[in-house]
Amino acid sequence: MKFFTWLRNLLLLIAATIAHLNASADDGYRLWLKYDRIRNEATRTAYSNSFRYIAISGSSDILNNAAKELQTGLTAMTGKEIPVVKAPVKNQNGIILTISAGDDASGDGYSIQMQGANTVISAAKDAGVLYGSFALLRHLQQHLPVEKAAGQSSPKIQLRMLNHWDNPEGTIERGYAGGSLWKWYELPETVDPRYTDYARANASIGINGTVVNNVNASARFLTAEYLHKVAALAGVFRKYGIKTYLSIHFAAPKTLGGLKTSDPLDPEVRKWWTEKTKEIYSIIPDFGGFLVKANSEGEPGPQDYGRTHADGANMLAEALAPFKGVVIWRAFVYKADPKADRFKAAYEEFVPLDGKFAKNVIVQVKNGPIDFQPREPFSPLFGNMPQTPLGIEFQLTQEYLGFATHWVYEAPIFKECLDADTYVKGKGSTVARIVDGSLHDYPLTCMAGVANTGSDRNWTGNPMAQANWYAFGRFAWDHTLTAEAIAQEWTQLSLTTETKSVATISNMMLRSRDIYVDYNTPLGLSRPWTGSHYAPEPWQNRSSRPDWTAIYYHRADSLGLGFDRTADGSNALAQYRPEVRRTWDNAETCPLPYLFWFHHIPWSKKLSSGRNLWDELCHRFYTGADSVLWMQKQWAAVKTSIDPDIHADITGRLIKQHKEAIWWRDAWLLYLQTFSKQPIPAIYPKPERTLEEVKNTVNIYLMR
Ligand code: GCV
Repeated sequence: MKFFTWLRNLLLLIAATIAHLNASADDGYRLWLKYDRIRNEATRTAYSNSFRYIAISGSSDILNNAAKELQTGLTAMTGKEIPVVKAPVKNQNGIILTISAGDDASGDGYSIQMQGANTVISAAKDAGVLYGSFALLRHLQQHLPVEKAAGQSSPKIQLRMLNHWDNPEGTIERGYAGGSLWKWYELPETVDPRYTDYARANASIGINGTVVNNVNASARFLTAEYLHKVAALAGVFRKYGIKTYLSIHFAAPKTLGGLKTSDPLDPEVRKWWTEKTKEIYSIIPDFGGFLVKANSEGEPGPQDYGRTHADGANMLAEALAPFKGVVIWRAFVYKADPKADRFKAAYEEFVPLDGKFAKNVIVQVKNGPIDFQPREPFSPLFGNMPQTPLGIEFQLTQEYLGFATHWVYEAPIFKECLDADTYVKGKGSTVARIVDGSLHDYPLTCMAGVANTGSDRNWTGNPMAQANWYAFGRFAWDHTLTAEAIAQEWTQLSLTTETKSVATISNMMLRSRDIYVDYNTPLGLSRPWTGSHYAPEPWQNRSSRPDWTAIYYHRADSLGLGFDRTADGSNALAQYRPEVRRTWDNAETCPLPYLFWFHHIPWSKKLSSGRNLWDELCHRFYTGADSVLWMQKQWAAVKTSIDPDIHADITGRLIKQHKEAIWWRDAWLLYLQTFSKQPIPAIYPKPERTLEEVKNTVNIYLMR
């Protein structure tokens, strides 16, 4: 070979290697829509032969986007350009997208059928075709045989929504992935292309609604200026079947409208909301409705005027009804009463209002009675408002789950709650069947997730947290899926299709929540922190209100630990049906994960595990922290199957997670030891810090 030919080939090889390295460096932006080229030639060829074109009959933004997504995905996966055409091509295999009024799939559902050599995606609505297209892509990204994609699927929940807690100045309450995605100062003139990728990601998992602003709402969002900004977002979202909603500030008639009151029964106030709603629909014709946090944590509400939640919600419902808009009224309420049990508050305020809400109102209930703790029993409101559609609110952002540092796959939290049996109509009356409307024939159904997205390039800060967004959407579509199946699916779409690594990673995902609970809040402990919701402060005993201290929740004293919610204590257990109560109200038989939620247990009490309480606590905290080392090892073992950037990112986070797990463990155990007066068993290494030293690290963490 001549020298110059040799040199040219060498340079070409170097250039190709650099290009490959760049192409394979993964910043996480593409989420689970990566569409990496399929390496297995047989699969690639099979797909290329099956999909030579995409035909769409009819035209709409949503249908066009379905075709575009299939084109992008298939072209990237097969390496062959696939044209979008108007009609099926004779004697060629392709994908046919079609609207069919008689389609059996209901609501937003779709069916995928093999007709001869063609793959037909049909639905009654164009959004259904979009969901079917994403389902096919999901299937192919897992490299499965084409014909196995055939089937039908309809969502079990009508409103599958993200709730963003985003503020007008660009911050996010409890957001850990950078600032807000919404660039309010640029909108509506500049529309970031990222909004389209946000909409694609949501549509790909069936999410069809988004509340763009914080429930601690600024009235600014109701000004014409902001409504036009929101309209620009809605313009992008609707092309992916997503409706836009707003959180509203209940006192807006006063603060924005200049009225003397915001009393929901005042005619002027009602008129103000009617006019404002008309204005909103004139700017955003397919606006979804209002999300409301009222008389909660200092937010204004109808009770400021001696009115009820139903009075407030119904006033808004009346304004929205002509436009088929809905009111989503949150049940997250509790009062600063030192004698009360916060656990009982939502039930006490809302159950008496059952049946009093207008038809277009949904009451949105957090999964547990307190506030998105790492483990909570299901909220006793579920099942106790048969005449009021109850939606469920999960939290995707990891407010109490280690922010973006700790790896916690949340699907088991969602599933645990959805599968919980309320027994309200006998065995099998699960929370899922209440929320999907089948138990009480609710005309409206809703599942909401408090978003974990932000301006970070990879959307969620910790790349593993993308799985929580994904799992939420998949459950909102079909709550009968399992946390395990979703973990495997997400891993294949997002990280690797290598079989052993998929098994390793999904196993880590499934165990991650219990590991976190063990070193953070084992046996049903909760809220050992103040405002930070991160640094351990089980000793924290001062605040403007008792239920904002840590000691209010764990009730440690010289006798024992835990909150007595039996008939001898706050009797919160009375809010559940006897069958549920029975599993929890006996300290001898109460499952250990819920122990301190319902019982004050003596330090030396022997538990069902065979250990006494103090030893069990030590066992949990130490095992939990050690298990993070296990996670590190498992993660190291999959290194060759994972993009190097993502692998390095998570490796770093796991190192930090282990340090913080020890921080949590030591803070709790050293503090609780001042009550238990028992030694840490000799099998465990002694904490390297004293209680005072740990307190000091927390003070530094909290320093302004
Ligand atoms: C948006 C918790 C959070 C608050 C949040 C509130 C809510 O208390 O700490 O940040 O406020 O829940 O859900 O309204």
